[in-house]
Amino acid sequence: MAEGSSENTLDVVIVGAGFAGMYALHSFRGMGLQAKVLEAGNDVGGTWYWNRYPGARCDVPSVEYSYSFDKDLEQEWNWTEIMAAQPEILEYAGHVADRFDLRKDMQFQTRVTRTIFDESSNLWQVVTDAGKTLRARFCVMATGCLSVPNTPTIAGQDSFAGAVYHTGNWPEAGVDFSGLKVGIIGTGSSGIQSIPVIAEQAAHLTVFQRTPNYTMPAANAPLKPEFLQQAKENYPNIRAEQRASQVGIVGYGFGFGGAENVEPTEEIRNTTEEERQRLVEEEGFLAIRRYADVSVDEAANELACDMYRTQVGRVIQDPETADALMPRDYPMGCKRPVIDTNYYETFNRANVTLVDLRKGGIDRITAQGVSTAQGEHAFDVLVYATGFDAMTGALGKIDIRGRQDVALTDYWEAGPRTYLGLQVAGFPNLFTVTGPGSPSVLSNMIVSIEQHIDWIAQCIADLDQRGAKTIEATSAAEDAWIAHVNEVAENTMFTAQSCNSWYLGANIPGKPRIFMPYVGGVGVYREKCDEVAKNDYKGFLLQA
Ligand code: NA7
Repeated sequence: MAEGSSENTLDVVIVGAGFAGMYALHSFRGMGLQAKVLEAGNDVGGTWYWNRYPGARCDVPSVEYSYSFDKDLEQEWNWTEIMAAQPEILEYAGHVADRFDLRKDMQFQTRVTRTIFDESSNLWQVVTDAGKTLRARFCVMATGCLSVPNTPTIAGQDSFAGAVYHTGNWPEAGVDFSGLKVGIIGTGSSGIQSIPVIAEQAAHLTVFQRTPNYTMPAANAPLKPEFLQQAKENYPNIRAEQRASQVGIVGYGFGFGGAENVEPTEEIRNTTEEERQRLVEEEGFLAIRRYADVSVDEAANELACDMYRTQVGRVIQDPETADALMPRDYPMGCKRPVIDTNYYETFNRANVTLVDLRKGGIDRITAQGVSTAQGEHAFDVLVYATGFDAMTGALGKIDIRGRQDVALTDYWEAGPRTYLGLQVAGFPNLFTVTGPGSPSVLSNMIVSIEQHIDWIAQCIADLDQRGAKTIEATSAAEDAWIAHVNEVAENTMFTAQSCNSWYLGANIPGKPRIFMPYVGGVGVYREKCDEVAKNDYKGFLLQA
């Protein structure tokens, strides 16, 4: 037990048992700290615990979407596919929990409802839905960036007579769609991944699409044993490169990925119409990945969108369906790039119907299905693939009170404010893992999680060594960081006026339109964080 903790007081309460909470517990315990994880679900895994929908898959190569903190763990785990599917990632999380005996300090089926900073004792009081209060010197919010499912408010939605599911909160037992008529709302990543799989099983699938998306074929495949072996031998270099990279994946940038990476080196502006046409015919969607200017220049981007639409038209047999599936009016890459397996081909199936809500939106949900301006659609099961209240949703659901009883939701009324995405002024000793203002969702989450936890662990060790009781971001440092986060996001596709992404909070009615992640790159960001720590925690106030 570390100095300052008593029998009833923990050193750290960690909220969430996803990849962040698991590594946090392991790290803090290794430092001799008393730490405990509180988790709403029944087990570890976070995102991969909740998102069990058919077709759920990671968009980061599996050998890189893995912990680096233990060399033996790296060597003993064998990924089977280039990009792992949800069951394998959840199995990996379970393996890590077993291997490091994490569950003994985790409390499941426990939702944190309030956390209050007690200024007299400098302790956080963490209140659970069972009405229990834990006290801790530090509170680490490992609550995830995509952990609060968004179910839109639609008239009559409670009247639907059949079963209703949300991709982000999928039943543990799975869902058997055999012989059933299914309706699905949403064509983001979750919709695009699940639609082909559900279509194969269901009697009929009706897809309600408000905005067509840009998606690249994943070209996923089993991982060749020799490739895996090579990766294992090369792990020290892979990890070093990840940490210095833009998005935490070797060789990838903010481009349009796929299982096999292609470094964008050419300029689409230097091509002719004929050349672009030929490339689309030869390579399909993947042709676009070679162009570097697509992600930085709106005119170049529009040329790529044209290529994209041409390819949609080539794949989809029915011209009206093809037209409905063509994204227009917003740049490619302003939303999180989606990768898919057989998405467009699915719309050529006889048992799949696309409803283009741009031609008339959903009026209401009825007992039988969905009523739109274009007609009635009846089915047995309704699936919401309508996304998440991203990045701030989970923190907003907990009543977090800092100094002088200030509520985090009030402090963030005009949008999230953090210093380095790690701390919020007025909320001492509270850390937000992969919080807004850090690379988080614009990166390989495991790389960013490890970086944050290592930084927090070192910070706690430094505080203890100096006898400091609290650390908190200053308002001035927070202001300067927010200005920097905004500055680097300016003039990128991410902040284009026509873009309505969840990065901007634009998917949640009433949420302030603020670009939340840090786009400066994982490597640059790491240097900045290390620099701050080295410079005596510049921008933070430490108090004895
Ligand atoms: P997303 O990417 O937010 O997609 C949600 C989808 O749901 C999107 O197509 C939305 O259309 C649609 N949606 C939301 N509300 C409605 C209503 N009211 N009517 C019709 N359609 C609606 O969430 P995902 O879960 O797919 O992916 C999130 C991330 O998880 C992903 O980026 C990966 O990082 C993993 P819209 O585009 O808003 O018109």
